[in-house]
Amino acid sequence: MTKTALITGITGQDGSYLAEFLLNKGYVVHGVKRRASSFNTQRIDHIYQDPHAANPQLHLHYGDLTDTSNLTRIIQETQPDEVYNLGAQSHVAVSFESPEYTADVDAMGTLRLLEAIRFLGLEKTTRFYQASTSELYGLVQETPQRETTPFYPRSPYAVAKLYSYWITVNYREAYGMYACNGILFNHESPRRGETFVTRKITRGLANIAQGLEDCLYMGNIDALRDWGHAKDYVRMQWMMLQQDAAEDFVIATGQQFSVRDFITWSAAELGITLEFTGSGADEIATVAAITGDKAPALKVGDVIVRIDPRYFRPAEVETLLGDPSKAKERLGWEPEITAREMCAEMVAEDLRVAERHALLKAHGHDIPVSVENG
Ligand code: NDP
Ligand code: GDR
Repeated sequence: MTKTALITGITGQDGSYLAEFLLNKGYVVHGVKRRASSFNTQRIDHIYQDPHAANPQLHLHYGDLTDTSNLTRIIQETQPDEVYNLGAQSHVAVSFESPEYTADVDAMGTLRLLEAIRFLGLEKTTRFYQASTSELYGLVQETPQRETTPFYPRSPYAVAKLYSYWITVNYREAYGMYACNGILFNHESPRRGETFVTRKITRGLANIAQGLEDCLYMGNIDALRDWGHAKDYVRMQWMMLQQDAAEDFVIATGQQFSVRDFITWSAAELGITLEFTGSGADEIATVAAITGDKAPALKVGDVIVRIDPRYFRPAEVETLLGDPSKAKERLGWEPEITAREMCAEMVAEDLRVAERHALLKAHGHDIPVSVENG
């Protein structure tokens, strides 16, 4: 029997990979997309299906996690077997600037979905996945972090996600719903939003190598993260909804690297050897050697990374390292792509775009510079 899934956040990194994954499994996929004043479906344009065509498998609905009646109507119309709640204001630094909005979307949005499922009498038939996060561990109480590690959130984002974690557990216990949390550690890809640290680095350094930007301005490059690939992680999101009973799982690689490591790897993919000098807000990275032809705009001695304290956070999560043993033992899940391989894939993709832009620029065309940073 064909299954139906509803994905909030389908236009985001994970939503796009999950939609692809579920379509390949034969699902009918419904996605909630926000109304925007410009197109915001770039990540799913390649799987778009004309709604006028016979029997489309992918359907998009305008909606917003802040709008109860709209969410209820979409669930009523689509009668999903599985709901994946991936929609969120997902940027930790932004959550300090917009804490109330972040709480409305990331905490109340989850409650709105769960209540809609219950209100419509679907609590025994619709399975629910909540996109929980390693940010719940914040000021870590145990290393590595596992399902039983106490939480200590350190941002409005993480506090909002803490509510969602517990309301998901509560609906499971109170109403017997199949509702579960995936506690996902950082995961990235070429589709990662441009203001998250990995993508900011791969895109920034590719642009610098091609002469489109001069310098990358970073925050706390001592931060340590457990980075996986989004493709591996959406597979696990689906697996979590296919079990006999709902349970929560940590999804991580079990390996940890610093932001500085990620900068070093990205530079190496471009044939650049970096030398870091100074410390704290005065640290810089200088080009020490160049090999190959991927960085024609650079010469030895150029300073291409500096620290800008505006990217420091009011409260930082310094270190995260996950223990994915439960996912491995119970579900047989293991990540297939290493952080280093993922970095290479991201740099290659951003370099491809930067080379195209550099060529256009060389022929006198204006290249738009993004004003968004983060
Ligand atoms: P993205 O930021 O790439 O995507 C977020 C999605 O949510 C986008 O589709 C966005 O729409 C949508 N969205 C934002 N606000 C609203 C709203 N008010 N109503 C409806 N939809 C909204 O995040 P990721 O794909 O990286 O992450 C997916 C989920 O997993 C998020 O909940 C995130 O917090 C969580 N998570 C992510 C991790 C990661 O490392 N990537 C790790 C752990 C948890 P639009 O495209 O219009 O902006
Ligand atoms: P994070 O991801 O906050 O872990 O949340 P992000 O990539 O934004 O930051 C990771 C670490 O890098 C440090 N950092 C910088 N971060 C950004 N964005 N920009 C910078 O210039 C910069 N310099 C250093 C940060 O301080 C931080 O320590 C992500 C999101 O996807 C969440 O939605 C998700 O829940 C968690 O991962 C798990």
